[in-house]
Amino acid sequence: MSRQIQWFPARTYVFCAHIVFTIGIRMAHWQKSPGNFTPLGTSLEAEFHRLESVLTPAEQFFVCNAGDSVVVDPASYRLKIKGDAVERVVTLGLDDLKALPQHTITAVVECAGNQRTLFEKVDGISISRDSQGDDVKWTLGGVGMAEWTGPRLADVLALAGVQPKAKWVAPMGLDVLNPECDIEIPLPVEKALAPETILGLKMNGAPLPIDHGAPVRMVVPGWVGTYWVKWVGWLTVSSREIRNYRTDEYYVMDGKTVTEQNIKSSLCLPFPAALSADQHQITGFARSSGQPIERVEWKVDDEPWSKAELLSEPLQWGWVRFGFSWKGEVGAHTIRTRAWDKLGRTQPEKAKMNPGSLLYNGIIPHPITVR
Ligand SMILES: Nc1nc2c(c(=O)[nH]1)N[C@H]1C(S)=C(S)[C@@H](COP(=O)(O)O)O[C@H]1N2
Ligand SMILES: [Mo]
Repeated sequence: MSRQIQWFPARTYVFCAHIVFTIGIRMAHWQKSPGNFTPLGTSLEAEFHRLESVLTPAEQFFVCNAGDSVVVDPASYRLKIKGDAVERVVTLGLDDLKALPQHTITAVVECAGNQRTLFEKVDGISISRDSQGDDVKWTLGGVGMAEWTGPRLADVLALAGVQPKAKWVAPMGLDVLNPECDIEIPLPVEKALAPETILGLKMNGAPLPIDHGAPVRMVVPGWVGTYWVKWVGWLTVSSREIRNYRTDEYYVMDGKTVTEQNIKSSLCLPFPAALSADQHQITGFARSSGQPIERVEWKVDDEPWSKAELLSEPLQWGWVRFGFSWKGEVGAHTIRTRAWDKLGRTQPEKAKMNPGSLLYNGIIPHPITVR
């Protein structure tokens, strides 16, 4: 009788399990819902035109991932600090990091390649550096600002004892095992020990979301996103220069490894945008590196420049929201914006093309059709 209960052959179950597992893996680039974003490979571009609050909520915060987000168990998480320039190798748990003085800093993180499609869309220059097309094709949405909380990297490294001969600190992400994901990018010891550089445990007051590096990520204000290593697994403190393809090929401009961000302003409108012929409150975000924004100007077509209103507090490591009111005549227009920071730096008329199409910060002629 029992022979009547017919099970499928074992290989059927193995096959089904395989399919479920594979789909599970395939769908696991991110933990957050991609609904608010434009997926670009393993990255998620924010809908820049929908960003309204000065602090970007996690549900709208872009994700730049070389591979899939890593799920790390916070209880068994360990951070190792090693290298030829530490006094002793130490292994720390999350509680050790929480026991150190916590600092909160409001800072923008922006992918070095954000706005790179504007080289094509505005200047007509092709941006495909390599045949695989590895460069993420961001328009405006590879940027966000959050309040980051955690211990200073300097305080964490002090637990291992930093020797005077230390020159470089290289964090490694736990996605190291995924192909192409050896995100080890060395910081000069000065930036690693700077007071603004922290190990982020919280984002906007909540525990760091998985896609943003839970439980521990680098927060390197003013520097391009690649330094903001997520899921930090270990830190190598070295007296010798650490170089790899990121420092020597991928993030290079004018023969130098890219470090700091540059000054930019961009409008929260789709690119290109369509508007009705009514009065509109147009907003955008302007940011620099290590300096607050002092002034933003805007202009339509060939009209003179006018001053935009600053709608939030300008911050050293953060962006400022700006806005102006505009009613356009029916037809095609361009609106341009340009920002100045406290040091008097401003945007160039045109961004300088470079092999990695990095750091686009030209004055953007944002195309708008009024109907
Ligand atoms: N471990 C790891 N850290 C990483 C990356 C990555 O792929 N793996 N991407 C980097 C890049 S290129 C950027 S721009 C920022 C983006 O941070 P976000 O995804 O939290 O917005 O994370 C950086 N940290
Ligand atoms: Mo990035």
